[in-house]
Amino acid sequence: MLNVVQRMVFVEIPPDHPRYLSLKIREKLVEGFLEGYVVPQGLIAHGRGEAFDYLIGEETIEPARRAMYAAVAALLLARHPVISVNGNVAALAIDDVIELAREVNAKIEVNLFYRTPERVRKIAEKFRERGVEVLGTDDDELCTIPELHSERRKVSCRGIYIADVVLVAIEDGDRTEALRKLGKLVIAIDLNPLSRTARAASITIVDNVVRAFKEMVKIARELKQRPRQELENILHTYDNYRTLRDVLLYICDRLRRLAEDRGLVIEPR
Ligand code: PTJ
Repeated sequence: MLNVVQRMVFVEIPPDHPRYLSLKIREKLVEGFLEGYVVPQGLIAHGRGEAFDYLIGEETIEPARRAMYAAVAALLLARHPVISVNGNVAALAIDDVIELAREVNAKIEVNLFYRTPERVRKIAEKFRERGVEVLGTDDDELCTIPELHSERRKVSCRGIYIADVVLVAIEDGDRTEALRKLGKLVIAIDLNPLSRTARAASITIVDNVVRAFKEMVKIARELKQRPRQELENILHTYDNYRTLRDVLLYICDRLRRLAEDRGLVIEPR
C-alpha cells in the first residue's frame, strides 16, 4: 500500500478549472482510498459513473426527478426503511445520507461487496464522528440473505433483513435482484441506466449520488407536508420501465442535438 501511495501524484486544482467540481469529487474518492475504506475497484466504478454522467449532461434530469419523488414517497410510507452505504457512497455523500435518513426516519446500514472488518469499522467511524450509529457492523447481529453468495449476504437482523424498503447506490447487480426476490421494494441510485441494478430495482434514480441525495432531502421536506393518500398515489402510479426508457431517450436526443447543433465544438472562452 505504501508503494501505491508513494507513487500517487497530487496537485492543487485551480477553482477556475472547467472540470473543477468533477475533479474535486474524484479527490474525495482518492482520499477515501488512502484512508482505506474505498476499494480500488470503487475508483474504477466511479470512472464508469463519470462516463454516464457526461451522457446525461451532469445534471438531474426529469426522469430522475420523477423517480426521486416515488422513492421518497416509498421511504416515507415504509415501516422499516434502510439506506445501505458502501465505500464510495460514504466518500461522496455521507452528510446528505445522514440528512435524508433523518428526514424519512430510515436506518443506515453499512453493506460492502468487498467486506473486511477494517473497512466496516472505518466507515462506521465516519458516521460516529458525525454522531450517527450505523447498522451492519461486526458488533451488530448479522443475518444471512440466502440468495446471495457475496459478502453482501451479511446484513443486519435489525436492518436490511427486516426492511420493507431498501435504498442502494453505486451497487453491483446481484443484491438488488436478491432483495427483490425477498419481496422488498428496492430503490437504486445508479448512473448507468443499463446496469443490472438499474434494471432490477423497483425505482431507479439515474443520477450522481452527489446530486441525488441532496435533491432527495429537499423532496422529503416537501413530501412530508403532504397527506399519506397523495404519497400512496405518487408511488402506485410510478412506472420504472417508463423512467428507464425516458432516460435512454433523453440521452439519444441530447447526443443528436449535440451532433447537429455544432454543440460538439468548444469555442474559446
Ligand atoms: O465498497 P464496496 O466494497 O461495497 O464496493 C463498491 C463497488 C462500487 C466497488 C461495487 O459496488 C461495485 O463493483 O460496483 P459496480 O458493479 O462497479 O457498479 C457500480 C455502478 O454505480 C455502475 O453502474 C456505475 O455506473 C455506477 N456509479 C458509479 N459512480 C456513481 C454511480 N452511480 C451514481 N453516482 C455515482 N457517483
